[in-house]
Amino acid sequence: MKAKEVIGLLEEVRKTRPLIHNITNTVVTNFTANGLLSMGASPVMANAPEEAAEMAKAANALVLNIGTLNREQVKAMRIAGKAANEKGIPVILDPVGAGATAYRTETALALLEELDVALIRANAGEMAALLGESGNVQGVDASGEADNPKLAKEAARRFEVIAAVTGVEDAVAHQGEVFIVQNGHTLLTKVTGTGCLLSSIAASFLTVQHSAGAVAAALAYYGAAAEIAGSLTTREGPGSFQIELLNALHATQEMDLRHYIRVKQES
Ligand code: ATP
Ligand code: TZP
Ligand code: MG
Ligand code: MG
Repeated sequence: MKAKEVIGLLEEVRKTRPLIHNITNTVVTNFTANGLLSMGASPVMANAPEEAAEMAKAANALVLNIGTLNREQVKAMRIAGKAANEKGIPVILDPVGAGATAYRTETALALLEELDVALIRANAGEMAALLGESGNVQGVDASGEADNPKLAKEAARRFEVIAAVTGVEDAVAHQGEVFIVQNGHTLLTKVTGTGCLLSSIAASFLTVQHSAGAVAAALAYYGAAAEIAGSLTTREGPGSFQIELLNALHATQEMDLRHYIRVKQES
């Protein structure tokens, strides 16, 4: 993938400032909202079943993140998801902690069954759990080795979605297309919510173009921003990195992306 494609999509996101409705976990709410604002999108968090349909109808994309799920929130996800499907906006699922408990795995699978989900963005352990494999999740974090392209391809086929499996290298698969995104920084693993924010950023890119390429572009932009943030803060550590990541999401421009983007396409 050429940097030009990533830049084109990012500029379109910044120009249209899509409203992203997030029903997400209590850990990452503030960071996700700030990350979306930094990039140039418009965040809203709305969890109540009473307003879920109305908010989804006003939005350009809906993100369902089960990181701290409970009965009321899952009810809101179902209502918002149905409204989003009726409106035709993309629904993104981040199955945080799938595989860690049966409740998480079963809820994620139920949402996939009931809703028309455009994108699943997960770490390898979570995606493996959705596919019925076990043993690769520690709480909300992936553990052990994984074949991300294989998991992404399987999930894309099984759930009829764009599937993004992230880690050292990310894989995005959909209908025979497979992208490998090599951008990223190890400090992303030391700040909670970096995967959750990425799911919402990918949602923003999907409002511009519904394709695996658009998701790969979102991952590449995010990974590049992380590399820029990392180069400024490696010595200071995760605290400074978190701040610099927000700065880099805001400041990253054409020139930076031309230098950093590393995306391969497989068949
Ligand atoms: P986990 O809880 O397992 O960390 P997550 O939901 O936070 O999962 P990640 O897989 O960590 O999601 O992905 C978030 C971002 O971090 C992605 O951009 C990914 O490419 C990047 N990333 C994850 N691990 C590494 C790594 N070891 N080196 C470089 N980038 C990484
Ligand atoms: N516990 C429940 S949700 C959550 C934690 C630590 C945040 C997970 O964020 P991410 O982006 O998956 O690291
Ligand atoms: Mg992570
Ligand atoms: Mg996660």
